[in-house]
Amino acid sequence: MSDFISPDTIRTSFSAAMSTLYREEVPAYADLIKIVGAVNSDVLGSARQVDLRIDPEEDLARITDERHGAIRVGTAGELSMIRRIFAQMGMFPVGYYDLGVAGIPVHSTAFRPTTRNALAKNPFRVFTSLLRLDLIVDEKLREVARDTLANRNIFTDTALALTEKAERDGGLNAADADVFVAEVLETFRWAEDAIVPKHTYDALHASHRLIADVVGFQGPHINHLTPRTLDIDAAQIGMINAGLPAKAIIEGPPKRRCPILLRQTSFKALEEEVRFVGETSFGTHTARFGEVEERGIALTPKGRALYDRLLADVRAKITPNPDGSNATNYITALREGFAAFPDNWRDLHDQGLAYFRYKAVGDLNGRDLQDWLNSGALEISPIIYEDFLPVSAAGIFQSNLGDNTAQSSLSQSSRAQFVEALGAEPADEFALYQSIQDASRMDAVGEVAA
Ligand code: OOG
Ligand code: NI
Repeated sequence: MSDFISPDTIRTSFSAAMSTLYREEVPAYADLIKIVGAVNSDVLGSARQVDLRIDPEEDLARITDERHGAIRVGTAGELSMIRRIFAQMGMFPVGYYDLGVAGIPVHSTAFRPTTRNALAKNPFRVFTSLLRLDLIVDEKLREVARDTLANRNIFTDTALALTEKAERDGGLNAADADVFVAEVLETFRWAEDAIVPKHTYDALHASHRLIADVVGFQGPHINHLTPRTLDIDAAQIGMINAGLPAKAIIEGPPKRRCPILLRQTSFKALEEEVRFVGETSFGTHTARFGEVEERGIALTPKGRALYDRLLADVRAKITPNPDGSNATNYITALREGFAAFPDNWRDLHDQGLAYFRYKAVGDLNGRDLQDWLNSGALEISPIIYEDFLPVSAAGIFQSNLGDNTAQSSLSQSSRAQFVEALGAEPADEFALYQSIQDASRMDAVGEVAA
């Protein structure tokens, strides 16, 4: 009796509903979607598309509706409930990101589809951060924050009831799935009414802007949605031409022939009117922003180590100023530093730096994999990186919190605490990419290791 709707379908509806909501709430997002649509259609059908080796069967169809969102929750209970809700949409926690090392009082995971099939259907993911209240130094303020969070309920009763029903029955039928999506959406909607008085908001804000954003409001409003572009440099120019206040520097690796990991840029948070408890007039809060990303190939642990080392070397020489004043020098240093990272697909493959999908297109009667690749009987295409970059994420956080936020490093990583709050162990991203690569190699040549 399988009248259950597939989690992939529920995720697709949810992602579309979030997009509609965000377009209504943040009109500049609608402009961004137009810019990205135009850039992507320029790339598709051009020589660059061939260069990128985008797998036409799996990766082409999803590009235009691909996006991620980000939310910030305040308590362990909120985080574990979010996990249960997203599980019904086929999104599971992958990876652990400690933003404390960048001076931001949160740690995070990404809820996303994990199988090749689910990703191909709809890759929507949500970067989810948990506030670390222990990092509020003032004891009294910490208590106020704790109480405020303990007293709020960020989920509708129906969303909770349907999640329990889905867990009990093993899925949701069509009617329930529609209601579920609509009810879950409510959790992420912006509400201008703060849940604290202005003096509390100000104190929280002085402690860290992000703490005011999480504690001060009814729920974890979606703070950005991010479309995927195939040419982020063109998108950046498009944003500036359209008058969107784009960030000075594109985060991540430099522009390359073979894109790796993730490059991102954003435009500044909007200043929004909010009403504090006990006030009749409006105050302001900056919460939401726009972001765009270009995704490249997923790197192996060896490739990632090389990436991290090269980026650290560049940043030891020059740290980009948030105001963009040394942007040109930084971009030059980045390009020079990354000259040491191979920039053609075959070298990335042969040196074990990145993950690939295999496809047999001719007679596999040479001796081994290298022969098949050399003869063109076997083709490789990049497995796209589906995750995030902590340093990149920190840059995005910083730029939207105000340019002068100190970059001081916070106390020790606390992965164990995060896992306990989440109520599950996040999946290891490398293992997921490896298994996608292994499966495709098994399909193509009937063996995993040469
Ligand atoms: C999340 C920032 C991280 C990204 O794309 O790296 C992120 C946030 O501001 O809550 O979304
Ligand atoms: Ni983002």
